[in-house]
Amino acid sequence: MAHQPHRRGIVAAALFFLVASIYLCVTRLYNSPSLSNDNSKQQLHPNPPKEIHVQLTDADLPMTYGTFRRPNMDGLTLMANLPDELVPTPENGRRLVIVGDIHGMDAALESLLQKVDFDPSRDHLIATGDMINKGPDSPGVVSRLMRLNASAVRGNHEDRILLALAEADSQTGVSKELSSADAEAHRGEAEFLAAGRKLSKEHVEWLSKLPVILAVEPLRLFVAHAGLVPGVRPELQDPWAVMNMRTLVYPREEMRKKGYKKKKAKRDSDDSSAEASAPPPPSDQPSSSEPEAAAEEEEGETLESIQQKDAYADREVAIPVESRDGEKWTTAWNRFQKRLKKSHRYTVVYGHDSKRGLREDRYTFGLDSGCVKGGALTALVVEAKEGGGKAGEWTHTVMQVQCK
Ligand SMILES: [Mn+2]
Repeated sequence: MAHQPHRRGIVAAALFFLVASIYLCVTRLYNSPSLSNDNSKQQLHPNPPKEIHVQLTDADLPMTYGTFRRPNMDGLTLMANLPDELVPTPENGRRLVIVGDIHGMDAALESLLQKVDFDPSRDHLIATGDMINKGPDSPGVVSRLMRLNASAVRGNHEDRILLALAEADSQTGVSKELSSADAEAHRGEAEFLAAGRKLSKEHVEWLSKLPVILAVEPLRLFVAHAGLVPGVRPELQDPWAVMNMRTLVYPREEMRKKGYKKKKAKRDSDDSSAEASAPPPPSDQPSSSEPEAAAEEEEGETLESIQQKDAYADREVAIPVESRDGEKWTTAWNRFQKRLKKSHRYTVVYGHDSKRGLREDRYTFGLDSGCVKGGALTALVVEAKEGGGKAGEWTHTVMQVQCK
């Protein structure tokens, strides 16, 4: 009997606990959004989740190009600036003589220099890369360029030869003995190594110091062997691409096109009578119209404003390739420059593409006219604009000699 009040207390506490638990459970459930249809509750969720029919594909994933630099493994110089005293101004009357792919054609180089009346005290020679290999006298060409204190950029042929020589040099002891001509041929380096071994130590040293991109800042001009990707700062360009590229492919645009094709094929096979909704346009091409008249107004954009605006555009990410798939990089470069303020635009002088030969566009000059294949050797002669011209304005003349 003495235990009776004590037991009653325990039962009462347990009952209270049970009731309280059930009450809390029920009120929580009632207040949860999935059970609540009360309009007043909607204020907690001003944007209630709706079913949104947006098909995100792989093409919508973040992509980028040119944010990272290739590690500098082989002492390669990405960029150099032409010294100011060599830059043509109306006052100094100097000229830049920029010559396309020479490929060991020393006799043609000599006659081209005669034709442009090259005067080392007034003119500065710049070679656009691929000065060596293929032709009869690579050492002669390099000697002449060194004698004239010329500038040049590294082309894919210089790069291959320098890499082949470095690779052969790095082998010592037994591996050097084992590195027979067969092994070299097997690696596809025989031709490059043979060409490299015809060069003197001084030639190789001179070639190895050449930059991949030569900037003539006061003229807003870049010299690069193969090309540059528009919208990517020169210091972020991939050196391999600068020496080898021909075209740009747009991975986002490609993926989207493939996605539409797949979806369309599926839709067609699923239900041919279903009304087909037109797919959105596959890409957003930047307009190529140029406000030519408004020269003084500095209309146009900057690299940054274009990057912001085009962050999700299908052509924002362009990958340079050696093949001829996709779009010519020069087309993309010229279109991009025309969107920029005039004072932000750059011209690129390049070589490498003898198939397309001499090409003159507003902001690109292609100078490889196939000399070593019996074509011509081309020089772009650059001078400052005479009288009244704004600082940095220049004019050009193209001169050629026939190669035998
Ligand atoms: Mn080349």
